[in-house]
Amino acid sequence: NITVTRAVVPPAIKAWLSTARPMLIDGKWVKAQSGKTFDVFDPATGEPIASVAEGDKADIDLAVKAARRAFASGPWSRMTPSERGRIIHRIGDLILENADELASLEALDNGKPKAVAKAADVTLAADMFHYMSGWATKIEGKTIPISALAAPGAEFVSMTRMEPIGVVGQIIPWNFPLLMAAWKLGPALTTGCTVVLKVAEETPLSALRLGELILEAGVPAGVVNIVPGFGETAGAALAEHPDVDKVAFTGSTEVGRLIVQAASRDLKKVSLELGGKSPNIILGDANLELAIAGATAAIFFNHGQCCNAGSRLFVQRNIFDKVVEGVAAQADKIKLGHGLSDDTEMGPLVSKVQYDRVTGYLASGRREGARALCGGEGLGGAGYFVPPTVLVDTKPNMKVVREEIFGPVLVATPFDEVDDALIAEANNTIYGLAAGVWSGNTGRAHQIANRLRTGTVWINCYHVFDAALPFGGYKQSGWGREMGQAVLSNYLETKAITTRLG
Ligand code: TXE
Repeated sequence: NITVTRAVVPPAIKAWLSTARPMLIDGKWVKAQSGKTFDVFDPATGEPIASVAEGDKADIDLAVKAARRAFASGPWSRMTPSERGRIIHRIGDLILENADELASLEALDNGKPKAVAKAADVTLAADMFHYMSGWATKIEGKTIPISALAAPGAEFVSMTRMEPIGVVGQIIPWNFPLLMAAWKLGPALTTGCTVVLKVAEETPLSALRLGELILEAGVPAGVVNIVPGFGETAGAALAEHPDVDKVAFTGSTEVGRLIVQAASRDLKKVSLELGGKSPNIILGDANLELAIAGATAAIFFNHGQCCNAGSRLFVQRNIFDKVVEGVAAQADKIKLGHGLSDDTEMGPLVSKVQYDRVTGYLASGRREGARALCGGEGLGGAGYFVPPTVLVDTKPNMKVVREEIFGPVLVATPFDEVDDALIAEANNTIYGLAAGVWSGNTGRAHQIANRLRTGTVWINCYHVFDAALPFGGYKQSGWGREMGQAVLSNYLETKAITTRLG
């Protein structure tokens, strides 16, 4: 068991949190129209740490109006690409300048270890803006030779122009609050869109601080509006708002469906980054030391609260016991604690709701006959701690094998041969986000990778993310891609312009 004491909150953050945090609309920090606020909790202790303006339909409406005005007439759409790029680059610089504070906020609000937040969330968020800033000057159309068969003898020149899609509604979850904001805002800004961002009710703090940095970087009023609030009120109002041109959503597959329904009335464009149940396959010829450490990180990084977590482990039978015992031994050593304590390697789950959901899955696994090699039960107490858990003796139809748990729970299954049955089992899920393959024979690993129906495959590595690499899902894991050049198309319209010559 563990004892979690209240964290020592850095004084600057304490001061920042001492008054209710307002929302960002049209370049100003304002209260909710209703005057309402909601509490935000430290998941390690269950105690309230901040109070935040609670946005709903009325605030979303104001934010969309501001974003529309900024898109239609504000300086953003008239700015040169290089000016826009420089401002976006400056956001990345400011994130790095404030890295320590942002990492502390993330640890306090989400529960993840501060060192991890600094090395991963904050670093990658800054890099996303830096990477995206370069695209501002490189969004090019084409000249296209046309035959114009119905106008014989006439001569034309045709070109395409890539234009921003307009006002974008973005809805993000709580697992990487700052990084998800960066993944969404970076490409929207570089393409010249304006944004209303609805942050998760569990973790609004780092994105609100990011809003301050965005203004400091010189983003004009109304270009980025940040509205904290609940899904059924603020989120739903944004998804169905008639003056939003496009909705970009990251979250559960269930809510993804609601977003599509809400957006369908006005046929808004939609991109979705949803759940996963990613297979991680270890072949008998893999470097075991690497594969064991990799499989451990694949599931337990961010407490398993990753859409791409390697949550279904498939291990060749001759090395199965060695691998699962190795993963369980490493899992047992992971030090749980408050995200702001220096020696913490894994924090609590984000909320009571997620704690109940994940421990519910553990109970279901026990009932259905799965055996825990380590962990297996929530720790109870005031914080939302669930120890890393490795489940064996699982069957393909168990709930823990079929459904996304979104917690530190690995299900492990042996296989005999690399054959069609293994590939079919790895692909036997409604999801298709990511996969891992571990083998000393890279040619063979590539052959497996080609047959996996997932948007990402990692070979002899896992969780390698880069702002330059597209990320997203096949099947019910989503529509469209985040990051890389690929994400730009989520935020662009193509206009074909044809001119008659002579
Ligand atoms: O997600 P929700 P929750 C999965 C994971 C987790 C489960 C539930 O399996 O256990 O989802 O988590 C907003 N209209 N993922 O309940 O509800 C909400 O306010 C518009 C995977 O937290 O999808 C928040 O901002 N918006 C995932 C965002 O949607 C609505 C990350 C995500 O919340 C809404 C998180 C509505 N009707 C959870 N209802 C991933 N892919 O990384 C909620 N929201």
